[in-house]
Amino acid sequence: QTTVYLADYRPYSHPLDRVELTFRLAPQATRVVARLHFRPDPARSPGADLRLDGEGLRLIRLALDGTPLDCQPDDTGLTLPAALLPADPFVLETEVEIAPVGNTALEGLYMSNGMYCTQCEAEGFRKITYYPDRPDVMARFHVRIESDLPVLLSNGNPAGQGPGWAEWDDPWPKPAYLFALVAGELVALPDHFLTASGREVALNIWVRAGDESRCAYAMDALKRSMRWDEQVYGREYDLDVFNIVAVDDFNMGAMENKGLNIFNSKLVLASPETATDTDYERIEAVIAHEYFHNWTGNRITCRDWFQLCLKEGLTVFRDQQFSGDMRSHAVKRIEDVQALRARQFREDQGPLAHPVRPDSFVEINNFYTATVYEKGAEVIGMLKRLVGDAEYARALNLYFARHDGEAATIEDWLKVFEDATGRDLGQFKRWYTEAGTPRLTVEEEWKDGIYSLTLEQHLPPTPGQPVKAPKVIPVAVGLLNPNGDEVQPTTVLELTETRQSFRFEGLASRPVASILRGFSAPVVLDRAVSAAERAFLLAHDTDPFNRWEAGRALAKEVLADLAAGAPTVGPDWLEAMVRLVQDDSLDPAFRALALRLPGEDDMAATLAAAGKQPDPAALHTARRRMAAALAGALAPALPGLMEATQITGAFSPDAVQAGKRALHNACLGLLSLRDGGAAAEAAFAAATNMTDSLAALAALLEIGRGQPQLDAFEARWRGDRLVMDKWFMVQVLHAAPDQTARTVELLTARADFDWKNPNRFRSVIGALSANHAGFHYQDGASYRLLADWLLRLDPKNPQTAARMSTAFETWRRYDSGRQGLIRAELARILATSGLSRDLGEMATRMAG
Ligand code: B3K
Ligand code: ZN
Repeated sequence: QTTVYLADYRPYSHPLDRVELTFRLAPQATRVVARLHFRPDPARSPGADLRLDGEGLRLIRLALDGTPLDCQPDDTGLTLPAALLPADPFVLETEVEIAPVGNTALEGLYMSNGMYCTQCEAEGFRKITYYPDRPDVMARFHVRIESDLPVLLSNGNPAGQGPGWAEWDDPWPKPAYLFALVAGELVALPDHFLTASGREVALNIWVRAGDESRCAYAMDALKRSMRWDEQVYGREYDLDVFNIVAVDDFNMGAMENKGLNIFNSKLVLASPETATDTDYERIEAVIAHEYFHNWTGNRITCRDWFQLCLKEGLTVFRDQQFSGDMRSHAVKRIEDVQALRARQFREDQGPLAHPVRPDSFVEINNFYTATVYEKGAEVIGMLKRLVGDAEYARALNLYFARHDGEAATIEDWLKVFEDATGRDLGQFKRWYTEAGTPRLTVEEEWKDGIYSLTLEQHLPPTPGQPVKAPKVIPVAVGLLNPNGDEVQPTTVLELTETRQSFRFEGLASRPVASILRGFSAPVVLDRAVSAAERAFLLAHDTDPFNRWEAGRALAKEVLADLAAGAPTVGPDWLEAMVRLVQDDSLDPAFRALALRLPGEDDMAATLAAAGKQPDPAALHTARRRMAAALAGALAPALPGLMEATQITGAFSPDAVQAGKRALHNACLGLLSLRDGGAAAEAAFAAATNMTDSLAALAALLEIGRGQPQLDAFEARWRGDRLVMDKWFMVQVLHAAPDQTARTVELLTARADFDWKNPNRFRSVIGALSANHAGFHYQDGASYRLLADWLLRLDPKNPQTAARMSTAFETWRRYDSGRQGLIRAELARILATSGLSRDLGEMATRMAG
């Protein structure tokens, strides 16, 4: 394992202007001819050898300005000695052979269901041809594809086509990771978009025949994204065409290749019968995300992979803004924070913790993490909160003006904000360079009409970073008087010291503080608040996030108490929930979120962070008891609520209908705990959309019923891969703790468990670790099963194997028995010969 360090960055030795590529496609033996137009720069690296990356390529031919060269490649590339290189511009031509059909890693050029497609980020282009495969080498690409397949696509604008060939020309210089090629029997949903300055753009979503009818929502989301980026960020699209292709075998969600986005089909295809409201919401967000990358990622890219958050954090932040504008800001914020806590806080708490901008890696694909993406977005949100909306907009305009066409760094990004606002961001930069979730403790004092708030920040040690200096933390605070009126509207306190006090004067009575409104910083608020005060905030806070948060905190206290042996659920939380759920002034989507009980993994993390050892079995039982108590308290209200949230008209995936369905189905889940499943069976039979079908099925499985419904579901959907993924997943997620491993064994033994398909693998093996009590069942069977599958997948698809291995990152939370079992699995993985760099790095870090 070799480690790459940020500190070792050096610019590339030989500037590259232009690239001409010819592909002669054949499943076993594709020929790739590359003509690289180099322009030597004597100032850059005089006398340097020319090094090209290349992996798994069979070199057929190599020529410099037409003269054949005799250089032997090594395992990772090809070196041309400086002595061979002209001082004037020259063309290096290579021809290589590759076998897309054998490419199960799904990186580089591979085949999925008979179609050719590519995935190059981060370092996949080197599996296609010899090339300086690094993001700071930006060149213009011209691509010729030769194949009998009817649809041949690459980046940029079409530059001619004929029988058996097509050419594409991309006028915008780009790094190789944004290269893409697709060839197949595809059909398009066509549309068009007129940009603000009057450029007509042809839009196409390419899918397999039969799937065209499921593309309308993605297309609509694309057009709204294009308009939004013009209106909110002043960014127009810059090519004549924008193509999206849906692919069934894909390691992640989607990829922002210039002018040719490639998507996991589950993030494109949607119809009311096959997609849930959550699917629709994700499709909208990911379509937007990849589109927004055109400016934040493609026009301005990253200098090196350590700067990944430069494009990902910013683009996530932008897609979150977009979704908030399209739907509800309050609901979106709550969902985003829940996801951040579930994935990023968890990462920060364990052995895989790393800074938003890491300074070393073994395998860069292991750093497409919640920290780089979601915490990277939070950091930008803080920056915006600190400088204000108008200054943020000015800074972004400066960023685009100054760095368009460049490969930039976090230093460049911060400098733009410093220049635009006059602020010193030296301390703020620590958010990028230091890992870990700060904890904030709060002391309050009320004396002589003055209310003071003392905040103290604690920065936990993380791997390689034992001590940390204080961070700048924007803490949004509002104050309410005892009647529930807001006496101090939201104000952002800037905590810059370890400990700091803030005073509020002129108050008639002791206020109730609402702290960290809107989750103004990615920190843990460590504050002992009475149940009465939480209930007060849940009833009166004007900040929707903190209102939800008050309910969540109450619920977590109830759950922790039950798990620790409390005999019953106290009245505070139940009464608050009964009031809230019937408050028709509140958005149904918000109420549905508030009704959702804290997850067991979330609770385990909270306990561990407070120095307590979570017992997965006790947590599971406690959560079930809590749900039963809630169902009991709400019983009189449920029929009326379900009636009120029943949708009568035609299905629409919009936020209003989705919110009603969410509340309706939350009620159905609770009702099922009391009626033996009668209502859920009826709901399943009557369902006309996937949201309702799946919710009814989950409600039944949760009470140990639902086999006839599972069979009916399978009979109806066995021919639909994406829908069947849901069928696999729901069974694992809702399996009883002592049945989870067994359920996975049965499912993985089926002929349709196509484990080389990442979606199918995730829907079973990913779901295994998402079932907290089942995964951590005391006999360790689930741990063993996961390790077995990781070891099986690793030789075929190291990227997905490595990603799934993060299920083991939490082992330190648990008792010594479970710790021992997990460590034994990690040791078994590490002892396996031929382990990939991907899984090897992950297992090493987790075991360490
Ligand atoms: N940039 C891609 C992710 C590539 C992951 C490579 N292992 C998708 C995205 O973030 O938009
Ligand atoms: Zn992205």
